[in-house]
Amino acid sequence: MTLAHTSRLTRHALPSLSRHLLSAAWHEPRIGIVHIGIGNFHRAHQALYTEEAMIAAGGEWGICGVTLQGDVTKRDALTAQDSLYSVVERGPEGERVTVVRALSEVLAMPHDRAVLFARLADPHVRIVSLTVTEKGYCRDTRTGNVDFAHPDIAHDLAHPATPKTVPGILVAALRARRGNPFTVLSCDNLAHNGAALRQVVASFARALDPALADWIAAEVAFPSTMVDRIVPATTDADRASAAAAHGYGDAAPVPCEPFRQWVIEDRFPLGRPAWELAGAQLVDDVTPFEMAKLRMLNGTHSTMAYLSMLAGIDTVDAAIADPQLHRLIHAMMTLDIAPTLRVPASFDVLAYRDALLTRYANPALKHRCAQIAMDGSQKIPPRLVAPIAERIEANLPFDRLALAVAAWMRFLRGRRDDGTSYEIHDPLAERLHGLAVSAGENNRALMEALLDVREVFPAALAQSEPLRRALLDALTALQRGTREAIAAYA
Ligand code: CS2
Repeated sequence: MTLAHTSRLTRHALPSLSRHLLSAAWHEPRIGIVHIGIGNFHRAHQALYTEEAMIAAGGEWGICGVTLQGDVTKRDALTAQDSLYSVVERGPEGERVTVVRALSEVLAMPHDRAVLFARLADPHVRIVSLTVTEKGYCRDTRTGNVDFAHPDIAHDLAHPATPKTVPGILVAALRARRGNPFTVLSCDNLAHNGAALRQVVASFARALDPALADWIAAEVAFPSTMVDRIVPATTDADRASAAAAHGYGDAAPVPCEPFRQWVIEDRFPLGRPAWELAGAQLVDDVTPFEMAKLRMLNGTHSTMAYLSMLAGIDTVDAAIADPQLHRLIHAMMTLDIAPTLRVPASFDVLAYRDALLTRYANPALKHRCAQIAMDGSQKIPPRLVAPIAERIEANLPFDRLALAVAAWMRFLRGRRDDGTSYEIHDPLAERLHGLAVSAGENNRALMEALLDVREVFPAALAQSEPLRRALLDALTALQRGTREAIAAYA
């Protein structure tokens, strides 16, 4: 079934969609949340929790979704279907299609700037949440402040009334909300995401108005969160599944796995949806959960992604079906990562590991390694570099983690073992690819050039003899063949 032959999903269709709604009872909520970064992840995660919270406990928490990429195609596609969309949960037992109503409108910056700022100024908007990926924070990882060398940040400091970036938008909006600020909720995979975002925003504000910066740092709540759900990119198969299930054309459905988890620090001065009634865990400190997730899940995801890109394996389920790669990932979680976690005694790390291995094996999801491999310069510091630094500090082995980082280095050459090429997507792509290509087959040159990238490796760590030795060994093993290297390290 194609979009051309079916009528489009709209709110008029809701009465005939009861089998695909979480509940028949529904009131159209006022907008209470502005969400920046209206990609697939938000729509399969926070938006669903918010809808379930409103079903269970009411509340006016409609979501205004914003894309910063000027993506009018996405805005127009969702607007044409009254901001409704289908979530296609794919598990080993089959699929389930749910139509989500919590999204009230979609805006595309910079076109809809005036509407966006009207929403952000509305006292009824009590939460501004974000899924903008690591690079959206424009953060200087060396200092934790905003990256003043970033051209868009320079633009926003020179033109604070017409910002393009997340820090620029938040500071302009918070200035208008002095006395009654919204809560800012980061939902990205950054360590201490709330505190990290607060520092980025406050350092940006300080360059414009120190008093505003002091007020932001002291008075605005930036709770941290750990978010988890595997959400691949949409394909035509998802459009076909949605249309086959409910009979309406949906140009923007979201595929995802059945599992989901959300752990949130409970600091919302102006209130929040009753997310706990949708299964979210409200806690005082998310650090242990966030660290476990970033290292066990995201760390092994990146490891599988880079090794698979080199070996020519396309999806995560195919990667984990490979017995040697399975052994490697199992050992990495058990021996290298789990001991670095500081989790409460009640947290069963080995059960967490086993659940992850089962999630990776989901044959219905087709999560592409190329998607996970994107933006490595932003992703590997908290996922792989931080645990390596801790293992070195504690004089413990970290060979498998080093293999993962070496695979990223070799991946940057843009060629699989069989010689076929692929594109590198990363904010530093040009520079990193240039460094990797210039090094040719000289492993030491490749390692030296990339260890000098300060956005990824702190200076002190880059000097570490054990790290250099482990990386060189791993690069040498990879040069002989990725599959052989995996077997040798498994
Ligand atoms: C993945 C994450 O693309 C990636 O880098 O590791 O998107 C991962 O699927 C999610 O964090 C799972 O919650």
